[in-house]
Amino acid sequence: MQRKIKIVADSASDVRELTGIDFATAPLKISTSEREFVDDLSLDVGEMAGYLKSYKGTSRTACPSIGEWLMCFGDAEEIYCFTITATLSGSYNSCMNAKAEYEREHPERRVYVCNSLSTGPEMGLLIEKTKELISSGKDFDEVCLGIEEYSKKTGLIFMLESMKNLANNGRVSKVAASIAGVLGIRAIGKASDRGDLQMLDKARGEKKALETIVSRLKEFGLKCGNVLISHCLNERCALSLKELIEKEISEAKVRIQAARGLCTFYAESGGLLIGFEKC
Ligand code: X90
Repeated sequence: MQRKIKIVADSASDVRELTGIDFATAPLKISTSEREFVDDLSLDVGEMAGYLKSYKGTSRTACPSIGEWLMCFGDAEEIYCFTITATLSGSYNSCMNAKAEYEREHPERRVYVCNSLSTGPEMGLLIEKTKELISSGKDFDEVCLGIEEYSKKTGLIFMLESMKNLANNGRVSKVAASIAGVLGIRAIGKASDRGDLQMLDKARGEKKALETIVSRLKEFGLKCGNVLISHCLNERCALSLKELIEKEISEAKVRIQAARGLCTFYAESGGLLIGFEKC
């Protein structure tokens, strides 16, 4: 009998839909004292960013609850979950609790939870690989192993124009954030092995920033692999980066997507997140 298989990710993955396989996303939430934005498919990311720009108070985020993860599981028998880095969010923890509850109620069903140690487009690459592993006919344990192996060969680079929301919510130090606060300066960094932000460069102006990103991609081993760029309301810049990567690393396969709410909140308008394969 065919097993009922599903992929589930939190909305930090920036994945909106996945064809050919059952897929659901657990939304994170962004809120102020006046409004709450649920990061689901109906969220207008641009409207949210516009509102937050004019809002003077504090804003915060919340990860999906155990119940929200369970709702995504539905009645699937084999579930592969992906969460934003557990170093910066409770999403992984919440998902692990959902897994425990689900497997207790349905002992014959299996749930795998991947702590991506990253976010956005690196999660997207992991999810695409998972779909590929499943369609090649691998069983549950083989798919899990395949994901672990693949995740050693992926990375994430980010470019931020502002780190205000990261600093205000205690996800980076105020000192680190002050780099990106200066007009025209872009902070470039990567997801560290521990799953937090590691700053690498500061670049003045967009052209310099994009050149720096490409030289970092080379240094970290991008050759003929996939590159997935999430842009935060900045498609024009993402297109320039795509062009530059294709010029400098001609065998790389580059795609662009719009970031969803959670990544747009933290990477802020103008920001880029770049997931890539290391070989
Ligand atoms: O649980 C929650 O409320 C969510 C908290 C998320 C905090 C960090 C989000 C970072 C998003 C910023 C640049 C990329 C960082 C990569 C680090 C691994 C995007």
